[in-house]
Amino acid sequence: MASTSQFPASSELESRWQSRWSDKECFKWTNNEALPKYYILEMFPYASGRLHIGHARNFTMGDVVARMKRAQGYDVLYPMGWDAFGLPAENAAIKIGIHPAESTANAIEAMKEGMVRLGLSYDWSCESDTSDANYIAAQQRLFLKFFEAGLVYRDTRFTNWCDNDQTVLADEQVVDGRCWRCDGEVTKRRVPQWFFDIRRYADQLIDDLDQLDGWRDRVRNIQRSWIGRKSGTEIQFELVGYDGKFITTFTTRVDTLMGCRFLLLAPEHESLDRIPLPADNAVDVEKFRQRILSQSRRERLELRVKEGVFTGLMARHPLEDWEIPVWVSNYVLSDYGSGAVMAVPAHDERDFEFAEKYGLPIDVVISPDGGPADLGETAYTEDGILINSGAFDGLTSAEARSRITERLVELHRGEAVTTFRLQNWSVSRQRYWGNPIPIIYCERDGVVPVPEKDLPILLPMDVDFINSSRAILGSEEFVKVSCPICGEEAQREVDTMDTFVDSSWYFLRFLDSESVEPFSKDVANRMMPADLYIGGIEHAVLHLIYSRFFVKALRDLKMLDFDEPFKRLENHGMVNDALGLKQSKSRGNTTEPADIIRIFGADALRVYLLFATSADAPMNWIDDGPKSAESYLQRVVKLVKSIAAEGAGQLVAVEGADRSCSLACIGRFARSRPISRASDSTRRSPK
Ligand code: ANZ
Repeated sequence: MASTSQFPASSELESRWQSRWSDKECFKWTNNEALPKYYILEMFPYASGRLHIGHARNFTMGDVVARMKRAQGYDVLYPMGWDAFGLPAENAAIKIGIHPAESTANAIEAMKEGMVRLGLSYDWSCESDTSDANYIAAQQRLFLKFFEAGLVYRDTRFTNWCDNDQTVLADEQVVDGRCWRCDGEVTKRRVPQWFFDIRRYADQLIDDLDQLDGWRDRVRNIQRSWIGRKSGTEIQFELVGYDGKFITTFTTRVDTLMGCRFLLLAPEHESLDRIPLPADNAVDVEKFRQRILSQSRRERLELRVKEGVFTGLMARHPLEDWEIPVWVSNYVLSDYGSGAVMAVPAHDERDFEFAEKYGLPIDVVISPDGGPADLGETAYTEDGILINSGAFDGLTSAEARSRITERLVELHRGEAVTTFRLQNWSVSRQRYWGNPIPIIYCERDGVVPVPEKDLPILLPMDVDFINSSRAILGSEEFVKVSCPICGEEAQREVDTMDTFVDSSWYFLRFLDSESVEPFSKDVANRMMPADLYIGGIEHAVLHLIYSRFFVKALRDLKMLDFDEPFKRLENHGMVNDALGLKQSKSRGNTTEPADIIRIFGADALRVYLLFATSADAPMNWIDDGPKSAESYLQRVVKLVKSIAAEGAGQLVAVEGADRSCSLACIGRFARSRPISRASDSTRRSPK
């Protein structure tokens, strides 16, 4: 492979030290149990081929801590690896014909060179790459362990679909109704998919946040509200004339039940497919559903107009002999609660607006003081005292919530429940460049896991990207297989795993990157949780929830004995341009670390990145920054030389201290001496 080197031999001093570190394996993790351990980790990068200035800032922070911890006598593990599967490499393959495996290998080589040149003290013997056959095999083993434990299942569901990338997206990957990667419109489609049952861990994922005191409150709060735990009541409304068929609704305001005047279903609601609607209504309902389902998620989120149609169905109120109409509406979400709402127009603003629009009744059942109440232009949404509620009149909302729930339980028409906003994690991706899902479909035996001895299922490599990547996995050669149970002809699963699966456990793979087993339990128990994890705040919900889920699931599979992956989490700020604008290639305002290193050297770049502002604050790149850092370093060197001139033996001490970086040694050395000739700037030496 042709070298993609970005660096001519520049600073002689830096490359001399860098080779020496590498030759002497100065940064090797010893896994020496006699020493206290310290595992420091930065979010591993996507193998894009470009080490950008944001990486340089993030990784320099980690490097400095790693060096300090080594110097303090810890057994430091500071590994690096590559998030190597994913769409950009595949899309490039389709566009320019270079196989993703090749472009990824080139990308890794270029980025690694940039990291070495930046002086990062990784232990490269732990290096791991998610597209590597060993990694693929280990992950497929994990998938099958999850499958055996019932933590992975297949279902056909309406789901987020990115038309641009032609793939399914998890909820966490839809940002403001658009694809997190390509910014394309996201719509809903019904697709068979594999899901991780992350909701099984929803309670723990919230409760254990309290023990994560090394995480900022901001990230913990983002996770809490993403998981979105809500207590309320599920109520069963029987459908009139459909003998024993029910609509289940979820409410946080069961105290308003006597004011429920209609039900609302999400357009995706399964009963609309299951239950034959009266002929007069069926056509309108179907037209409405089609129109709403073809809207992008963004359009639905931004919806200004609440609209709906009557389904022709009537439901019986659970406590009274009333029949209430069932509508379908665009403002009911399919993936919250049960996808159906008991509408109480007098006490919920959305229901109020809807009832006004369609002339549906609005009856007050809560008043501030228990006296008669009239609504003005809007709903009364506060708690209060129940009125017009029969036996429940005079109760406070809080009392009524428990009394009415008790009554519903007695009648077998409801129960107290906890619901979550968090949805199960859809991990099937309809793309080539990912880890194949190790499953076989047999007409006779159904869904059959690939036997351990046949792992890994690798991607076919000798392929042509001209048309679409999807066709490759759909090819007969890949799909046709004999069933491991009956030997008859069967079909392989052709979806690959979401790359977020790859990144949910890579920190364990670093501990044992060569082994057949995904990782060693003993080593994981000793080294984990990682003591410090550094990465961007944009991962607050995606990667950081998935990784926490993985660790909890692996604990329950008895593969490790701890609950959380990351003890302390630091979110580094962005590096913007001088005006505070985000750096991007399209704006032409990027800073290339390689250029800065070439001109000023890695130490100057590192010092500037660290000293510019606090680690979590955004930093505005100033072109003169590295220059000032360079002259500061020159003053440090001058100081050391002058001190050394007073006693030549001391200089030898500096040069010999090659277990740490030259700058850090010089800094420590300088501070350990009485600074007789120190200038002001040396007093501001690194902390
Ligand atoms: C009846 C009711 C009466 C409600 C009332 C509120 C006030 P939060 O607290 O924001 O989570 N809801 C339930 N499922 C829904 C869905 N799939 N799509 C849209 N809305 C849904 O909201 C809980 C309330 O959101 C629930 O309580 C339900 O409306 C609505 F005076 O039920 B409520």
